Amino acid sequence: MNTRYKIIGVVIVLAIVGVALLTRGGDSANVGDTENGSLDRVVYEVEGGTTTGVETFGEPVFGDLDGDGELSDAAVWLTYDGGGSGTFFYAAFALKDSGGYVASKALFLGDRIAPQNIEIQDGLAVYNYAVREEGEPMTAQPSVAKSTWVKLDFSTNKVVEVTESGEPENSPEPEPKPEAGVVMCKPEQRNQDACIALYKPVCGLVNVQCIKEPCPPLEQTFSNSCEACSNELVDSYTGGACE
Ligand SMILES: [Ca+2]
Repeated sequence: MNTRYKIIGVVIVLAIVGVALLTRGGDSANVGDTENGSLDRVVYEVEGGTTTGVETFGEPVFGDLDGDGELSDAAVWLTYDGGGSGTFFYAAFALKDSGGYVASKALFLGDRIAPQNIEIQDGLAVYNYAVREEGEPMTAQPSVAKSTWVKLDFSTNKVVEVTESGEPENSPEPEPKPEAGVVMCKPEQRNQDACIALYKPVCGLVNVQCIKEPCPPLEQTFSNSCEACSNELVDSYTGGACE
């Protein structure tokens, strides 16, 4: 009956091996591994929707970048090698939601920069890296420290540059606005017998008699553009009362 025992022995061994394999399969599907796996599987794109040649660089840094209070979002460096001599670096986020990680659109940082690290604070990510001095050739070693503050623009799902305080980097300056609205007085506005009593204030630029340069015109609020231009010292005005 030796043969019988051998068969039983083989069956038992196979059963143990089978259970072991099944258990290992179960382990590899646990939560932690799945999260890491899906972060690795995130597909990032750069301008124009390009995904080919786009790779992550270095280790992701985790924090809350989508404002849901969970510190599981990742900020990453991306490189894009388009086949030319350049290696373009980008900032991108992998945002964690219930379905796993979703890539944001990337922000271009520079060509052949030297990445240092990423810090996340208050929903902003700071990318620290080194660039070349202005005018230096691309062959020079990047030596000038640079930091770019970025955050997620929720409406476009894109990483956008902001100032240290989180304001959009390219927001229009408040000063040029009135300049853009400067209206020159027209000749026919010069000899008005009377202006209608409309109150639509403007800020007139009143020329002053110049004793010593510079002599910027004084700002004075007029009740409407007719009143302003009736004053022969006023050449132009902007809409609204003077500030
Ligand atoms: Ca989050």
